[in-house]
Amino acid sequence: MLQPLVSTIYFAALSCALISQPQQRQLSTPAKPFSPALSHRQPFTVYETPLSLNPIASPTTFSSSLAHSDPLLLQSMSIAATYLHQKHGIQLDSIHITDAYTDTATGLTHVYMVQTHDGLHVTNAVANVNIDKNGRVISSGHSFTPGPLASNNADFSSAALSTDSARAALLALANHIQAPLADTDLGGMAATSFDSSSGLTVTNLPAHFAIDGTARITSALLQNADGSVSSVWRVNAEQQDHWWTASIDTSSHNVLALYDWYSQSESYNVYAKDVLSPEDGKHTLVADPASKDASPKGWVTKGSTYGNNVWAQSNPTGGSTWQTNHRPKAGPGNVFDFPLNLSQPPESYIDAAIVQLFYTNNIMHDLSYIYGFDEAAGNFQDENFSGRGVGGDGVIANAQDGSGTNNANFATPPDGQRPRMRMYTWTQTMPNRDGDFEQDIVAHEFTHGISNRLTGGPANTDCLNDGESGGMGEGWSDAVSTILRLKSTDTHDADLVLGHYVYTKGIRNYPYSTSMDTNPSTYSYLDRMDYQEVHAIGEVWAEILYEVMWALIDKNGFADDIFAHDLTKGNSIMLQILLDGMKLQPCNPTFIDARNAIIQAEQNLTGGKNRCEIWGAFAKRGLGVNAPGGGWGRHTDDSSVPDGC
Ligand SMILES: *[C@@H]1O[C@H](CO)[C@@H](O)[C@H](O)[C@H]1NC(C)=O
Ligand SMILES: *[C@@H]1O[C@H](CO)[C@@H](O)[C@H](O)[C@H]1NC(C)=O
Ligand SMILES: CC(=O)N[C@H]1CO[C@H](CO)[C@@H](O)[C@@H]1O
Ligand SMILES: [Ca+2]
Ligand SMILES: [Ca+2]
Repeated sequence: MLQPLVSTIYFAALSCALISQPQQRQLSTPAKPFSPALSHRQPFTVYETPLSLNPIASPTTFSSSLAHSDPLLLQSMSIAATYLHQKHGIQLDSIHITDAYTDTATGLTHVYMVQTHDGLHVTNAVANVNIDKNGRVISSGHSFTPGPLASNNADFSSAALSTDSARAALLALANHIQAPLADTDLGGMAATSFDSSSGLTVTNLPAHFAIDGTARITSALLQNADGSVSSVWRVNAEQQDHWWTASIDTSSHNVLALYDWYSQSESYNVYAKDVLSPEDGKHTLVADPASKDASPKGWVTKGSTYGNNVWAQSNPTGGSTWQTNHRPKAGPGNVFDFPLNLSQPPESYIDAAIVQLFYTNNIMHDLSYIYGFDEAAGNFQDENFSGRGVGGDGVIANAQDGSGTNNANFATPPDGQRPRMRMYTWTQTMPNRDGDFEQDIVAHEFTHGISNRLTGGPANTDCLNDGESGGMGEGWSDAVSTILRLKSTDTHDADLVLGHYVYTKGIRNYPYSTSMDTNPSTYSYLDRMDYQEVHAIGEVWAEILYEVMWALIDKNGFADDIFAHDLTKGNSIMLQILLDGMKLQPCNPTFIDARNAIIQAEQNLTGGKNRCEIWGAFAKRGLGVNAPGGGWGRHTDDSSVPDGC
């Protein structure tokens, strides 16, 4: 028998001194960027045959922020304005060119424009025209408002643009982004007069509203969904994680549009969530993988591998410090892309490994959140957006941790204290392999956190301690990583081996299989002398759950995307009732307790639609309705199902 290779630290032995609690932040539902859905927006048009136009517009018939003398660029600007006028009926004097340049690589000239009226920009009425070397239009898109501009709310005159109105707009924005300002915060404002070209700069604002104490206000127009325009204040203020530009109606003071210059965009060069390991697919760039529900502010806080859910870093010494350990920095636009050559030793690709570990932990955060391991249920987040549960406990995840080899572990203290995941390198191959790149190992470890927090409530993580319940802790971890790795091409004939990449024969006694020949494990194995260790017990539990999962998929079909949370599909039902069962079951459950909790969870979820299939699966592996409980020597297989099944 294999020695247990993957062990878990159950006990919350982390010394509190190691854990720095971030300052508690104010509760908030974060404000989100939005803007009017413009009904007149023209789709991007590509001309298979480029358009030749005689430029009727000279640079004096449109305005420009640019001082160009290059005649070819001036001609391109004229062509772009002519195009908008002739093809889209835009008045020439409402066109203002904001940018124009010739790309050295492609030779194409790009002209960018905004619509103006009375000297004010309609900030969301914009156009771009692309022109080839021969001065022909090859493509274009625009959202200029058609016809003459109709005001929705006011004359565009300066009467509406008083300092008092700007002040009211600032207060309205502060409320909208839940960073309220008191009247006294704007003390100096009334004395300042509004200058229509440079606007107004308000200083000495409190830091919770603007980190540098400053907001800039300018006057502009905003196009509404129906094509009308409103006179607005454009207010710009930077916060810790946001840099807002808001358009606020100058008379009603409603926030009509909100943009955030802090890009929530994130990309990771990783083995994506549908790739189990380097043996199963390619390292690819994945854009914006964060679930909007589970991680409303994205995964990354400040351009490195830490954020609300996970802090991922190297830890070559294996020591207990982590705050100051090495974390790779993202390139511009939060792109995490680091070299990876698996023919070289793992240390050569530590940055790629940290990124992968950060990615997979966040995937697990989001997946488990969607299925109910949320803030109230005691999940791992620095900040609790819902205000429930205890925050300050994002996961500490160490890649290539120096404290061990050929293993991985996860320590789960109670809600509000940070759990710690340590991933090791594996030495059975040359060069060594890195557990960070095998999704089922990382998912297994993270699931220890889920099962420990959910069973017996988030404040008590001593509920999967004894033999049977500790074994099930291992089993759930294998079961959840199996659900995550399953593909639509798998059938109930699939035999799945855990740990195949790091350790080719796998780290369990048998593959998971619905064949009694391939995997003969049943409930009565719990009475075998060689099955007294948690991983062996867990293997039996995970095998039983494997049968339950296939019974559900065979009956209800398979959701290609487990993140879609489609509870009509078998694999999604399985994950849901596993987590619901953990919430229902008592501290230190037996196999019988956990089975009953799963049956009850399914009853509650679907009204018992799958009750008989689930009982059938349990009974196939000896955990039938008359299976006895009660500890050592009392694990006799029973294959009976309830009456009516
Ligand atoms: C990866 O490393 C191996 C072994 O050092 C080397 O032979 C190979 O050229 C490297 N591949 C790339 C793409 O650099
Ligand atoms: C039972 O299902 C309802 C919704 O159908 C849900 O609100 C409730 O939390 C569930 N209870 C348990 C114990 O799972
Ligand atoms: C960091 C954080 O947001 N913590 C909050 C999580 O929710 C609890 C319960 O409401 C609050 O007390 C914490 O402030
Ligand atoms: Ca928590
Ligand atoms: Ca618990």
